[in-house]
Amino acid sequence: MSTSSTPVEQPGGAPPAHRSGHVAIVGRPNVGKSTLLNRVVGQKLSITSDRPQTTRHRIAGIVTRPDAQLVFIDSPGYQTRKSNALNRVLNRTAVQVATDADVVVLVCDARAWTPADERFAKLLPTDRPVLLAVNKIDAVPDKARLLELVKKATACREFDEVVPISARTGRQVSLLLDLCAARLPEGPALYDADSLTDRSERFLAAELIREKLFRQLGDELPYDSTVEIEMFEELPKLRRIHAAILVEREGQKPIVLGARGERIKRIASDARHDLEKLFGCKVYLELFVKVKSGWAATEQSLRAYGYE
Ligand SMILES: Nc1nc2c(ncn2[C@@H]2O[C@H](COP(=O)(O)OP(=O)(O)OP(=O)(O)O)[C@@H](O)[C@H]2O)c(=O)[nH]1
Ligand SMILES: [Mg+2]
Repeated sequence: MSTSSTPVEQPGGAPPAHRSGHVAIVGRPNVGKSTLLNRVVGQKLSITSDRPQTTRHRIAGIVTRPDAQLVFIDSPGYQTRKSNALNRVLNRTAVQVATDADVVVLVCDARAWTPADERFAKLLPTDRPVLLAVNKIDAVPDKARLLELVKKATACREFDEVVPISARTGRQVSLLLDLCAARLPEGPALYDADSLTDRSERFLAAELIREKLFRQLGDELPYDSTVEIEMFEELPKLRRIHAAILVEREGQKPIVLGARGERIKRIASDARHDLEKLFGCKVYLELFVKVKSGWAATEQSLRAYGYE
């Protein structure tokens, strides 16, 4: 996908101003926020799956163009169903990401504008540009339905722009990018031109393993499983990684291991494949399962695992 655009000359022949800043990608779970982040950057940085609340940590995806540097921030989905420590922390991060940004992109699913979208839309700042990205238009061939949804959404709050997109196919994503760039403040780039993210390889490794865990286990997955990197060794053309999948109870171990350990082997080989692509080098990955009760029980215990 091309992320470059032709700079527009300003009146009087002055060169166009360079713009930079943060663009929050927010919305309820599963609407395609992380798919959008990966699409704008052109790299798989943020993990995605069919399960709601796949994303648990904020992560930046940096787009550097001649006229602007856009620092997109992917965020956890804002959910209104269950209230436990993890969900409270995730919801707080979702709101905070919007509050910290120069421009906010609220993503919704073109197939439905729900009370949860409505509730979250009303929590977003009113003192800066908020754009509505109506995602998954590839799944809605009926344009009348799309118009109906836009009507409902815009009745709930004002949006600077409404852009129907498909993060999966890339349709209209470059238009969204241009609209965001135009709304950023003038200023120099915030990161080196070749930076793609603010996160470490260690973080990206834990996340990619968690993605494979989510994808392999689907609904069988104990909700509060996570991945902990126990060793991350960076050699010139190799990464050596030991990682543990944490489950709450002994009885959940066999679910992750699978018959004769086949499931965990598959998780490890899928993760290794993606990590080699992302890091551009060979990866040795050793994966095991550990029981660690209560890691997600309280907001305090979550802090030890990098939750804000
Ligand atoms: N048809 C279609 N599916 C999409 C599109 N964008 C994302 N998806 C799918 O929607 C599902 C959720 O995507 P994610 O990017 O993980 O959604 P998210 O909003 O980041 O979800 P959370 O992190 O759980 O809040 C995945 O199965 C994606 O493949 C799209 O443009 N069209
Ligand atoms: Mg996500």
